[in-house]
Amino acid sequence: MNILVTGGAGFIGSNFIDLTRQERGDIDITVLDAGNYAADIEGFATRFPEVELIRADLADAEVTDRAVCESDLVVHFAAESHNDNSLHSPWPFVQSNIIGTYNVIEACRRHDVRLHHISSDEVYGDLEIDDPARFTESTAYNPSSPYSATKAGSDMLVRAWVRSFGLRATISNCSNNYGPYQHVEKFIPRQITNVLTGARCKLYGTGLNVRDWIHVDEHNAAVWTIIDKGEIGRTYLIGADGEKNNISVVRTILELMGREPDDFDHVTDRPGHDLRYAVDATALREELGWAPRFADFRTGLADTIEWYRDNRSWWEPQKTAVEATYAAREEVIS
Ligand code: TDX
Repeated sequence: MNILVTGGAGFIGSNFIDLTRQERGDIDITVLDAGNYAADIEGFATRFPEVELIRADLADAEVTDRAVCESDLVVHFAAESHNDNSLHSPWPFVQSNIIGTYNVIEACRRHDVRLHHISSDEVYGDLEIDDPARFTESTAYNPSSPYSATKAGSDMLVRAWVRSFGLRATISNCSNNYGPYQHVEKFIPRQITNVLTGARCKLYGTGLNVRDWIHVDEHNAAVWTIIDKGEIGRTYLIGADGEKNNISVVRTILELMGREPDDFDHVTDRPGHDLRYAVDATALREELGWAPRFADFRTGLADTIEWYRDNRSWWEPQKTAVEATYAAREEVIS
């Protein structure tokens, strides 16, 4: 089997390749990746010497078509993914997430290639902090940020291509991922690397916003479950019952790293900051038999801290620029 992984040099995509190589030795993998700031192109050949990397933007319809044409399955991870960036510069999100996905589904349609489209729980908007409800596959789309609006748009394109053209596709909407190789702009690696560089942790606003955390390996194992057993045309939610507010995540990081529990600052809140995400993954668990098998949150977090401690050369080159960008946008409020 030949699979094409779009965005395979990024955080979730590269961990997907790791898991696939460990558990499915008979699969040939090709990666199509634009190699933008969040991709690790330099480290790719060392990490995956036998994987072919095509460095091209999905906006390039011809290259995308050629790569898709030679595949039995496309797993589409490629996306601009950081909400804060989308609030300052939305265009790359429209280009990657909407136009890029359009080129992928058109190529899959032309060559009748099976597609799995990776998406986010953010397409559903947010929930009140004290609302017992969680997102399900039938929750109405209500995205808040330019990022989540473009992911919602990409999901709608895939759904329409399934219905109108018989595209053989499944979609998954996953909750917040953490684990090794996540870019330091994101919440958990930012806080860990702040501690490692002697800076204080930074919480947007009150810090009471809730995210539903899942280890990246759990996410990727669920993606394989959907590819193997999912029903064409269906959307599956992926989540591991990991709801935590941001303050409690920071306090756990500080505790695991031997720091004082209040070693953080409240900084300027994110405009339109979604209050709470929570995923009900009952369909995935009961219909497809998936269950988390790698790590509970505390263990997964401790392993992730260890990884960032041991891999300073991977993240240090990004850190200064990321913190300079944040410093220009945020002020300490308490
Ligand atoms: O320094 C920070 N301080 C802080 O309090 C940062 C970077 C974030 N936050 C807050 C904002 C969110 O409430 O932490 C929470 C998580 O923030 P992000 O890591 O930026 O993730 P989020 O906005 O929740 O979106 C993530 O999960 C869904 C991914 O970035 C998306 O790509 C995915 O679809």
